Amino acid sequence: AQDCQVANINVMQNFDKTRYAGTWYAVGKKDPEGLFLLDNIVAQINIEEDGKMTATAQGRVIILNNWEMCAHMFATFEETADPAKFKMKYWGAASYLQTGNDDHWVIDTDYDNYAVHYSCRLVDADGTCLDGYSFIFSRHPTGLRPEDQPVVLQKKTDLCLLGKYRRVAHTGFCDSGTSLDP
Ligand code: DAO
Repeated sequence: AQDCQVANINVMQNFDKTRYAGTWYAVGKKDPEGLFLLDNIVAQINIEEDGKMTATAQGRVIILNNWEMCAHMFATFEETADPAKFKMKYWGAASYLQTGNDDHWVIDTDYDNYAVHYSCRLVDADGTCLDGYSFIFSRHPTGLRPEDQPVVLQKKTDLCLLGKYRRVAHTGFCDSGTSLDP
């Protein structure tokens, strides 16, 4: 899968959404055009009683004219024939935040430490991705464990996105409430 064809991208085999549930810290991100979530991005994946996957997420955004805030987002996931490929509908807690319908593909995960996510929004006429984004998630806000870094590097390469990621900082910007209190 190094021909950069979206249709040929390998996703996680035997994906288990139950093990994917829980908190994921974005530690790396390849941005789409018109990026939205900047940093302090944390996703909480839930499995509802009916078995459906949902998520809440937060992240620092800048909207309108340089208004910086912490965006609170919600997402529902529709399953497809491939258990690692979802259709994600998302919206914000506030009406002026982004809404959308994106693919959510789990490329690789060990469930306990790292996950590589991919979403192509626009497939070009030649079958490559013209506009997409990808998150590198970690269970640890401090980043990836050294032993997971080569695995993730290989997946970035497979996605034809090597060198296109930036580090996602966690500074506590979206930690609610009492963080400024003594
Ligand atoms: O930040 O530019 C961007 C694209 C991301 C938009 C989707 C954010 C809301 C949903 C997050 C769910 C967990 C992955």
